[in-house]
Amino acid sequence: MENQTEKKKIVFSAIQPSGTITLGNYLGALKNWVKMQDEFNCIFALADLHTITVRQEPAAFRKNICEAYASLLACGIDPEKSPFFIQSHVTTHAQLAWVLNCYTQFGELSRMTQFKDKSAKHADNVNAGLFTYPTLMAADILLYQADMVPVGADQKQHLELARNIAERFNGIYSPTFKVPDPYIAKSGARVMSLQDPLKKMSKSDENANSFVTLLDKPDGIMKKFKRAVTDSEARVAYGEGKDGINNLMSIYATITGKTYEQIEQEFDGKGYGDFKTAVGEAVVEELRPVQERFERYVADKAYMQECYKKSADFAQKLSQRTLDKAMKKIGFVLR
Ligand code: AQP
Repeated sequence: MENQTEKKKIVFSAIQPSGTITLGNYLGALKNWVKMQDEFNCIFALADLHTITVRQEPAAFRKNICEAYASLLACGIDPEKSPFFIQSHVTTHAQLAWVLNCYTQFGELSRMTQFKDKSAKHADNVNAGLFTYPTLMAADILLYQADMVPVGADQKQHLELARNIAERFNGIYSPTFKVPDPYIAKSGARVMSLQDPLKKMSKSDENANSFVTLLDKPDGIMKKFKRAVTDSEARVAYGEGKDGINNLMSIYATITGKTYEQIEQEFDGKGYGDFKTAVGEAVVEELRPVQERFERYVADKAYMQECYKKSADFAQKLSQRTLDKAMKKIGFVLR
């Protein structure tokens, strides 16, 4: 965190501890976050407050938070360079979220596709938190005056809303929040479900065969790839209507650095069985060192505690400045 005084662009990113981190989170986000740590002043969070918009079983939730924290350390997030805190430890997030709720319109939140999707999926629990999820996300970002936020396609709409809220607030009062830009990483894949390649791979999917987690054992990983849905053409080639194969090619390309042409040549004349085995093996080897580091971190509770406590202290101090600034402009009397 010492180098965070340097004038580099501020990048904020968070991930939900809503299940075990998937290969999708890893290839689509985490690998890039690790690389970004030297170029930018990165701030990372485990977005546990967001996670309770969907009902969690307490023991599993607690375990997911600890394992997600250890997983990110294992992937290479370094709290010495980039504060990595647990969202619920930093009180300003919920506070600013309330304030921003009062500067966000009902109509704007109603248009969010994630709200529509998640309320359809959890029809028995369409809670107000699910509806106001994007204002909490806006608070997460705006509190740190982030210049950039790495976003997957699924979060673009939420970032756009955060920008609108910031601009609205700045317009009513005076410049208070930095208006954040999306950060599109140079590399990184959108990983799709292994069972329904039209849907993104998601850690809360009910079908465990649809995703590979960072902690899956080698034989489990191989089985999931062998069962992956493909097509009847039996030719390893990237193309329209070949969503399953396209997904496997994209995973293989991201890990090995090979182009689609090179992969097509490598598997010319071979069947899907050989290809699936190769993809599975590449994933196993990619995850092996991550899993070894994970075992070390998860067993060292004292080290993890030290990391998240120090990071939360740093984040609390930094974000309090923005919260106070916003509250003062509105007319609140500061303590
Ligand atoms: N399948 C994916 N491919 C590429 N990137 C992905 N991300 C998520 N899934 C994929 C990226 O991971 C980061 C953290 O995501 P998150 O956990 O905060 O929320 P999410 O996008 O909702 O992830 P999940 O796994 O789908 O969680 P649940 O199932 O709880 O909704 C983000 O940068 C995201 O783009």
